[in-house]
Amino acid sequence: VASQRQIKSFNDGWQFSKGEKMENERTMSSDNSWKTVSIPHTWNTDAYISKDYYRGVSWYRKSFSLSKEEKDKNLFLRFEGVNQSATVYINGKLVGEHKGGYTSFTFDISGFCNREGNNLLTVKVDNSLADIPPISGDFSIFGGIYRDVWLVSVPQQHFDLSDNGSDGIYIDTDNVSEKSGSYTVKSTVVNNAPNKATIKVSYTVVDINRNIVKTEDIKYSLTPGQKKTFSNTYIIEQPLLWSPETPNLYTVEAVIKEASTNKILDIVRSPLGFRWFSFDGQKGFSLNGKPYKLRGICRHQDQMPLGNALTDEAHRRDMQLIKDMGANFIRISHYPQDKAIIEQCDKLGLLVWEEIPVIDIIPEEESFGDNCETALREMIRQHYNHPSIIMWGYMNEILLVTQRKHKGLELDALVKRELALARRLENVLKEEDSRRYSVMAFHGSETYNQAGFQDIVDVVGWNLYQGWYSDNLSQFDAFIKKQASDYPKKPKIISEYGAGSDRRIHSLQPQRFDFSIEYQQEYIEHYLPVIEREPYIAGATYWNFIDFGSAQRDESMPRINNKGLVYADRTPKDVYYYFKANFRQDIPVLHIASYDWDKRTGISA
Ligand code: ADA
Repeated sequence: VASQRQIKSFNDGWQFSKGEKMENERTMSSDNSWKTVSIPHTWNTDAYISKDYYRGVSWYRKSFSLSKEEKDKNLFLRFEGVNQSATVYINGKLVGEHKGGYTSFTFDISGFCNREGNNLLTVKVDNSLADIPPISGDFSIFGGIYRDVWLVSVPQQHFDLSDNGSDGIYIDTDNVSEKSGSYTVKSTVVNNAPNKATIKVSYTVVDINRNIVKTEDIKYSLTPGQKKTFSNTYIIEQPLLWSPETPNLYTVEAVIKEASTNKILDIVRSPLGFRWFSFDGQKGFSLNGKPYKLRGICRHQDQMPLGNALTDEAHRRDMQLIKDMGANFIRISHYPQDKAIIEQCDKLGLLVWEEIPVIDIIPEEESFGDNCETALREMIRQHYNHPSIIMWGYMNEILLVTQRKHKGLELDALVKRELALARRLENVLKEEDSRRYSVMAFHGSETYNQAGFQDIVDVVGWNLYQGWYSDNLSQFDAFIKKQASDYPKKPKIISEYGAGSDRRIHSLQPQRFDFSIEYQQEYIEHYLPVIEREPYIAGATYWNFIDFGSAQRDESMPRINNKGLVYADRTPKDVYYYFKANFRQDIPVLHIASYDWDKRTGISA
């Protein structure tokens, strides 16, 4: 059905100029520093070869005029991701500013546009700010408008897209079982007209075969300028459950109609999945009532030589490779990633841990905490409706740099600051979402337990590199076993483990840090059986699915972290197939021991 909402790509026709610009230069000039680019774009592909890649200000600009249909509508500009801060102007007037490189933001530009004639959109982008997470980290901070840009036009009555969330639609499921499940749709509708509006709102649930499961039509009256939130709960009998093996996905179509004419004014579609899950300190994870090992990987948004400016197609290909390997879990690390990924996780059946990038250390700036909080709220609101997501994370190895750099009293003060931020973010997380689990990732140090971080979160992630950054592979088993006996109630995930490798390096005597294909294999052959065997380990996410850009790494040229299961160009390494052989129980030929050779050849003894 044709709706009045129109979403138009704003990816083409941009000009880009590196460096700070004077006022009139950025609006008018046609000097030759401006280059034609299209979005997704980053200015930092040099980060693969230079430690000192450009971090600072750059400008983007684009002219546009409105179509006949857009002229009398409410207009919103949506940026899916700009790293790290964006200041947006239309026709020289400030529209708004967004801090945070990994969540989307939407500005109401209705009052800024010339309805007839040309408009000039300019965006100042900065990837050097000291108060936006992350401050440090083992990956390159690629600057730019690196995800899609859209012009969204809606009639006077529409679902609220101004809260940087899920366009005014939030869906919860409760009391889910094989017999039935309930779902609650919370929707916020805006009436921007100068007069009263009578509308009908309906939520149609469609299953994977486009069968309509349920429709409702409710009439409301809205006063001029009113914004109203409705909440409706429904029950569905015998829902098709969502799981990695059966990713049964429903769609909720929320529709606003003009009551008198039944003309459709707005439609927003959201995924809906029925599943239930829990973590237990001793028994690990369970999904839809059954014990379930989380077999996962971590993934950066990066592909040499493109940086982070990837197409949706490239994202989807990664998810397919991950699914083909037999994984059922992904840690979207260390920051929220493109919505194409989460949509694909819903469809393919990959359980998700998503997180904000509070990594290694927190800076002095007071505003840092506020920016972390904003990032967390935006991530949760924007991806709230995706059934694949089971947990939200907000800190990674937060004591690593503190421990290295500081001693004595100073350390206490810093740890207190980090603890205070952790408590604050945990509260924000639960305020935004009380149904999912919270998680932090620690490096292999007892300090986290002593300082009390473990008491704050629901699930503890351990990044463990025994046998890579330290000497002995079997220290991994010892470490995690001790955690299990000291803290039997706390659910545990191995949130990182990994070893680097390079296709050019082979070794007959593989050893840690030789980057040989053989040592990476040996390392994983040690870790994976322990993870699979020990029930108190809920699961694990190998670090990292891909070889990714990290300008600070001197160990290789180009500057990458090469712990990937696939190379930067996505060619699988040997270890990819080792994971596949272990994870894909459904491919019999891989299980040589149980293969019935006689049947295949027709020879019998
Ligand atoms: C840390 C960190 C990761 C990654 C890893 C590594 O555990 O959390 O970002 O870079 O180290 O490969 O060293």
